[in-house]
Amino acid sequence: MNQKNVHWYPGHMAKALKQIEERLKVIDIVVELVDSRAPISSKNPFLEEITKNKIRLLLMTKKDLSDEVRLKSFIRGYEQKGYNCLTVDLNNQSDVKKIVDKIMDLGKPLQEKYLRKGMKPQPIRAMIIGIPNVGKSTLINRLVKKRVASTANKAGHTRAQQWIRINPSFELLDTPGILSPHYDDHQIALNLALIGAMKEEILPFQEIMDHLIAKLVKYYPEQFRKRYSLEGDLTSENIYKQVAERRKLYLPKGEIDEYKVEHLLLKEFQDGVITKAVIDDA
Ligand SMILES: Nc1nc2c(ncn2[C@@H]2O[C@H](COP(=O)(O)OP(=O)(O)OP(=O)(O)O)[C@@H](O)[C@H]2O)c(=O)[nH]1
Ligand SMILES: [Mg+2]
Repeated sequence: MNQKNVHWYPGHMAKALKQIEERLKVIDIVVELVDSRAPISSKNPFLEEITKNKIRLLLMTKKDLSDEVRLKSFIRGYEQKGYNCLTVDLNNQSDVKKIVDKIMDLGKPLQEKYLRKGMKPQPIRAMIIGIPNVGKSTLINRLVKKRVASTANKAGHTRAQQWIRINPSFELLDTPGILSPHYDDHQIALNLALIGAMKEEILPFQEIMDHLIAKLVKYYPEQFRKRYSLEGDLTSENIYKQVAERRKLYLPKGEIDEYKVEHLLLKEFQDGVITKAVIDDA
């Protein structure tokens, strides 16, 4: 593995985990976000252990970019592990409403327990967690826009924490927990680069491109062909040559402008233009 990716990893991870563990003490429901295009690679395995005693909702975001057929088996896998799963497009208001409904639903048994014990009903407290770029801020913003009461400020365990009251029985911690992904696994790092969850500069660009082409050829050859009217074998050479031809991506002297071809392919993939995709291997 490229030494650039790993030098900061253990220390930062330990610190972030500790911070999240501390905040979890006052949380009922952990809302963990993963990118539905890479439902395994975009989930931090270190969270498994520290969240296991909480109610867990796994939100698979960016469903508008994701291949719902391949995604099904991943959802089944997580459900078998005891996760509650919901696939969402965070830019879709009705999906955001579904998230609120689901959280209320999951919190119901807890509130009934409070009532049975003769305690005053407590709002369900949730925290959003996930690796970079999975939609944490987007979700918080969408939820806040819908909130009925203003922000509450209450003392947490170690320091003041900001709680956003989404409705009378649901409060959200306003700062999400961010855990860096597990860059120590090279395949996972490459998958994260493809979905834009990791700075591309961390990995050799050529490797990212080889990985993209391999994934497209493996899972979405027909969509790939269709997008660029590709003919013949799907070798890198043949692909570059034809994409350059279709889009007129040449250098002044007439050679293929590989830089432009590569950036076009990556961008169109990330934007879901080539195909809706799930790139993790089942
Ligand atoms: N197409 C699509 N884009 C989404 C969705 N959710 C979030 N995004 C986009 O994904 C990008 C990252 O979203 P953020 O909300 O900033 O992600 P984050 O998890 O807060 O990222 P960090 O702050 O880096 O940890 C933004 O461009 C969002 O608009 C979704 O469901 N579908
Ligand atoms: Mg954010």
